[in-house]
Amino acid sequence: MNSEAVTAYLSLGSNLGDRRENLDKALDYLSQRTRLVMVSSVYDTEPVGNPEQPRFLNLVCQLATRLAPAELLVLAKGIERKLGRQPGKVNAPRPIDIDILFYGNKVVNSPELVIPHPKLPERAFVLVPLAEIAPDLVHPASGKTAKELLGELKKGVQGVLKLET
Ligand code: PH2
Ligand code: MG
Ligand code: MG
Repeated sequence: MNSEAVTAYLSLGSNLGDRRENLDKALDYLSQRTRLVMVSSVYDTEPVGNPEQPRFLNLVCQLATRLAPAELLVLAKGIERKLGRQPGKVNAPRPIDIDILFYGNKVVNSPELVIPHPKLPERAFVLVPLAEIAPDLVHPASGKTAKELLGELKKGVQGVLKLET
């Protein structure tokens, strides 16, 4: 536990079951243990990595938390489990995946947890919702803002469709 609240950003994705309900439930669980400050629109996105799986719904949220990074990870993994995710299956369809993108300006490099999320600069399904709620957020390693990283995406933002609210 920190004495001061830290601003963190998480990426949520679902491509199994009732995707919208899974996102809503995950946000509800997060709000029981942290202060949920902002939530992006929901995006319907093409699967990246393993194309033989259903499309995702993705969003990004900003929260304020006194939990340490490792504690936030335990919370995220616990919510994934509560929503029925089977651990250990890489890139398999999942009811919910919760990834820590940023934790203040902190850089973490442990075997269990890397922050900022290492794949963030290449993922439109993360950068589009992130740039929606925090366009000027600066990546602590590259010094680039979310908006700049989004503009530099080689593959563009095809396959990331904003849903009506
Ligand atoms: N998550 C992955 C791999 N591929 N593709 C999309 N569109 N959305 C995701 O959340 C996602 C993915 C690994 O966690
Ligand atoms: Mg992930
Ligand atoms: Mg994950």
